[in-house]
Amino acid sequence: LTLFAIVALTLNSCQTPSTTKLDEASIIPIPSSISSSSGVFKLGKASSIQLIGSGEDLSRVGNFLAEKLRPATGFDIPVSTESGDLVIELISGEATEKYSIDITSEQVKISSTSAAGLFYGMQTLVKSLPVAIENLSLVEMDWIIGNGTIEDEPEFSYRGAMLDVARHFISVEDVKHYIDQMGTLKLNYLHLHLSDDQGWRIEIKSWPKLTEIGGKTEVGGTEGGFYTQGEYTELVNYAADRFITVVPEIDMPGHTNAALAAYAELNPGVNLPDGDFATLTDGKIDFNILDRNPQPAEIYTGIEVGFSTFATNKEITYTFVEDVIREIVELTPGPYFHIGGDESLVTDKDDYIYFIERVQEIVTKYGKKSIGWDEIATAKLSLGTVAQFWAKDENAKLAKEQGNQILMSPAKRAYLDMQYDSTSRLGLHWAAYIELDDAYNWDPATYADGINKSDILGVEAPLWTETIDGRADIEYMAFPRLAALAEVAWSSNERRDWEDFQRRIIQQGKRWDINEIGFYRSPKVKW
Ligand code: TNX
Repeated sequence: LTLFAIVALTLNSCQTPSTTKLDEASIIPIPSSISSSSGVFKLGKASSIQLIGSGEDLSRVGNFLAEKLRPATGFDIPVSTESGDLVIELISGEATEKYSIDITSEQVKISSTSAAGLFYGMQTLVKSLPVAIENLSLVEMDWIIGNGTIEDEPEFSYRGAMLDVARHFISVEDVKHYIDQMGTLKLNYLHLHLSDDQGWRIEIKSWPKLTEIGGKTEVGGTEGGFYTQGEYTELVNYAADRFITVVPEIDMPGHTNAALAAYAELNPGVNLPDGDFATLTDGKIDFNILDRNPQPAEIYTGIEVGFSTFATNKEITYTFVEDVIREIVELTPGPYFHIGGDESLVTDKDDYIYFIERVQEIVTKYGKKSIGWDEIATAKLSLGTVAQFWAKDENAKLAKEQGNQILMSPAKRAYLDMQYDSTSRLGLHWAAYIELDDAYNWDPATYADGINKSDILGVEAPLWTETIDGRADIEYMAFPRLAALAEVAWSSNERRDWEDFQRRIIQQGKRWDINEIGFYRSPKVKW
């Protein structure tokens, strides 16, 4: 062996990190600013975490960091308020998500005015360490971070991901696993699409057949499932521990076949008193509403959309909607309730508008703000209602004109159920094929005609699950694109750079490999 080979082998076996310069670390989403200085901080056997400030949230952040660092380093990493070379400081002032990290050879200090900011700083710190930190068993190496300073704050306050747990039910465990990943990407809203034609996935105590009948199956006819109210609460709390707010969605008045299969009375058709006829203005009988005793819909396990509707002209529908909203709101600490409103293709337009306006009032009555898919902007929006843009610029404009904000989920960029290319083994392609660079290279502030940055609440990446079943499928579709979209939501357009993202996502891929996350190895990147 030449001396060169020996040196190379030795270096390799101690797994010296490829870079120790802070500004060459692989942080996703890219922070607002990173500046490197000379020297390094080294994590050691005696390293410990010092918390400055108080509160349960602060200790949780400290413990998350300690638990993340312990397995691979083998160090004890105690957490206290006494002393430490890893300092997490809650500073006074108006709480924002902004944080800074200062790294010197003596110590690392994360500061923020909020525990959420400290949590984000903690995630950044983990990504500044060698990727081997992800290992759950001991790795012998130097745990080094380059000295320097990071200042960081998000571009948008709402950075979301949606899971469609209706088309295919997703277990509590798999949702938690997704929440973990969201936390590492600084996403802060988890939208759960809890009902659709194929399934009703949350226990409603006052309407038990919703889950008994509506929760039984899923796309393809396999066994479905639902969250008990206790399990939903468990998800809400698990997410909250990671500074993620759950947004529950009950999609209506369309996409309601599962509820319509459970309760006949929600179906269109009127119960007229005997001898009464519903007549049109010209005196003819309206055969469409002659169905006095509507039958329950059939259970549906296909993937068509747009064929179902609640009876928007019956009071029982609003009694039902109010019961559902009340029960879910009681379990939901976050500010939003998502009312769906998309693709109600068999609801008469005026009925649709009446329904959306009335349901928004119910949401307001229970102290929440409504979010709905962009079609809801064809109705009068309540103060604070958010329109989720997925397809139509006109609808986004209608929302803006009414003084309401837009959540950006353009199907051509942000839909995680779209195939990467024509060979993808999962997914649909009605909106587009979305490769990693397509998910990355767009600017929410200029994407929709007439919509500016100040009109935008944030960005959300929805994962519809008609073709997706189980954790492996979820990971294949979500990663790496969710990381790209998290950067679109967090980092300014000026800071984002596709070339640099490619470099960083390769390192992120190594982390995912260690975590056994089966991500899609996009050919756009040299993994
Ligand atoms: C359209 S996007 C839908 C969903 C489907 C999705 C499939 C939207 C608001 N509605 O019902 O699952 O396409 O990509």
